[in-house]
Amino acid sequence: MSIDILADLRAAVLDGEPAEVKQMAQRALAAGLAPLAIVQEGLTAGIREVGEEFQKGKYFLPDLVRGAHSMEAGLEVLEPLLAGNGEARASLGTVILGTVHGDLHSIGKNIVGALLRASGFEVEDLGVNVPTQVFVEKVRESGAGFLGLSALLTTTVHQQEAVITALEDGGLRDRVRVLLGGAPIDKAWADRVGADGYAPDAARAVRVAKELASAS
Ligand code: B12
Repeated sequence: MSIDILADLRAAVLDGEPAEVKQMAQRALAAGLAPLAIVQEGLTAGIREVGEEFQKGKYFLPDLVRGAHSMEAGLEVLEPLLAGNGEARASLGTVILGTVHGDLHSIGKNIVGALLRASGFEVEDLGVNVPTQVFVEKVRESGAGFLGLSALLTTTVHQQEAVITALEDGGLRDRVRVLLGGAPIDKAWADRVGADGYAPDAARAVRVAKELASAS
């Protein structure tokens, strides 16, 4: 039964039906599924299928936009619930987060931000299409311990490297742990450009950030 709900949810994202997605997210919660599982196995799986259809030339830009709106409609319901039970606890540190210059993809970054917050980090989200210099200035003035850079396009991943180089040039590289993410990259890329961590999804982003926090 719960597996059917997730399959229906994926199909509704694929069909680009925000109202239906919202309703199904509520149904999945009512059936007792965990919010993060619904995000990952329902919404995220659905939007990735949208991306595959787009790549095959079966979907066009408006379909991509409708898919994104459907995903966001589901996240409206689920994201507040990722915050857990709101227990007061000591902060694990501040993460400056943003999508690199030239890149407008926000959904994955927002999920990472929500889960980091839910796990005890403070998150300062700079949004999308963030110029390199803005990241650098923010690191300089905030004293944040972590910087998370999201990139979803093969044409923008090099901006992650540009930010790391700019931090080095500004004498700021040692002040901050840099975490990289985004569908086109992997750990080998993160190692090659000198990042401190990489994660393929939000749950693992939290794990890596916590490991780095406890190592410092
Ligand atoms: C939705 C979507 C859009 C939406 C974005 C809406 C929004 N508000 O974000 C819109 C319609 C705007 C869009 C536009 C475009 N898109 Co688009 N898009 C997608 C799609 C289908 C899904 C992305 C998504 O939200 N995934 C769901 C989330 C949950 O997953 P995620 O982003 O990977 O994030 C997870 C992890 O990567 C990780 N993570 C992410 N960030 C970070 C950061 C840190 C620090 C860490 C640790 C981890 C981490 O954790 C996240 C949560 O688990 C992808 C397909 C795909 N497979 O990625 C194409 C895709 C990325 N887009 C693509 C393209 C081509 C475009 C356009 C160029 C299309 C066009 N012709 O205009 C434009 C570019 C606009 C721009 N300048 O950025 C291509 C890129 C191909 C390539 N070689 O680079 C893809 C791969 C589709 C495809 N298969 O062809 N897109």
